[in-house]
Amino acid sequence: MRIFSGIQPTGRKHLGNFIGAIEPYVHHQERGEAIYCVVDLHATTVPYEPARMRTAVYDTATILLAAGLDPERCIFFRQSDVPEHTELSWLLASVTAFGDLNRMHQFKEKAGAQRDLVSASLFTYPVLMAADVLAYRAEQVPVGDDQRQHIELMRDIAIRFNARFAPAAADGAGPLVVPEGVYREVGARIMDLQEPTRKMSTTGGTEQGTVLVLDEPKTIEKKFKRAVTDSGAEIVHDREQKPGIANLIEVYAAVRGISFDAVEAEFADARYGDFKVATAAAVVERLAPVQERYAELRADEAGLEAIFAAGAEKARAITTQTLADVRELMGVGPVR
Ligand code: AQP
Repeated sequence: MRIFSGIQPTGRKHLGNFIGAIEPYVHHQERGEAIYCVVDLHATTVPYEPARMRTAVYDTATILLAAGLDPERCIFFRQSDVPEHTELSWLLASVTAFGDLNRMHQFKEKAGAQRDLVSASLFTYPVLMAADVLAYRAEQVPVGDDQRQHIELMRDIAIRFNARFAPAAADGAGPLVVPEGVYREVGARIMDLQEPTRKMSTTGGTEQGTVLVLDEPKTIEKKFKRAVTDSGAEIVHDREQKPGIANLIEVYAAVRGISFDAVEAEFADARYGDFKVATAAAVVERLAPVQERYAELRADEAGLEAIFAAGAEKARAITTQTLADVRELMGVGPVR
């Protein structure tokens, strides 16, 4: 089983990223051949500060390593170090429907939030994301719930490529593997603590409602204490009627590794305030070892570069093969 996923170098990863993606990444290392990258090229699609990009890449990579990614057990690299991603992206754009890209919710949301230029790369972002995964012929892609539409699109791109350039291949035996999204059962969509009908997000969320992996314990406690709850007093998981409490139940269940039922049973007689305090404590406890390791690992930037270089070499051993096949099938470049 080959697994691939990428994470943006925002440097300020939040609890949604941690529960929805980073913890699953660590877990998937045990399940198969796991490949992860920090997608710095994706981060250039919206306005950013060039001088801060490398710092943000190091910050994000260190969070992943501190959470338990082990470069000996997975392939871990920086996207821009593997040029086949961008080449494949261009080639796959030829089998990507403009109309499909035009329907992407994330593009609409992010384009709507831009004050100045809406870049063409923000529009073609999902093609690069498809190339990231398809270059490895990965079978599974662990992501949060917000990525479902992008996963569907990358599946369509792979299917269309196979049909167009290798029509004789039997079903399921095409040159590109059609990947599946893997979504965590509990915690695939952690919501903003202040606006629990919106996903927790560093770009689109509220500051008080977004818990950062590197937040101080006191800050985490404060953010949970101020979390918006609902009318009524019962601690039950009902996303429609009680989005605030349901979100806290998801967070508590995810960090403790228990079911919603178990959370409801544990807090059957508790008040909202007590539950918020308990959830904050569980999050602080879960993040403490990550924060500790982060402080140890972050100082060694040369060490991080060495990890990226070794990862990129392993990654390119796979991507150069895929690109050679794709070029050959598309009639691009010299005969092999
Ligand atoms: N709220 C969330 N709950 C669960 N999973 C989430 N993910 C993001 N938000 C949540 C998942 O985290 C992974 C990495 O995401 P990313 O680094 O690519 O960043 P993102 O989705 O761009 O993160 P943000 O902060 O939420 O930014 P915006 O709002 O700009 O998109 C992905 O697997 C994602 O699904």
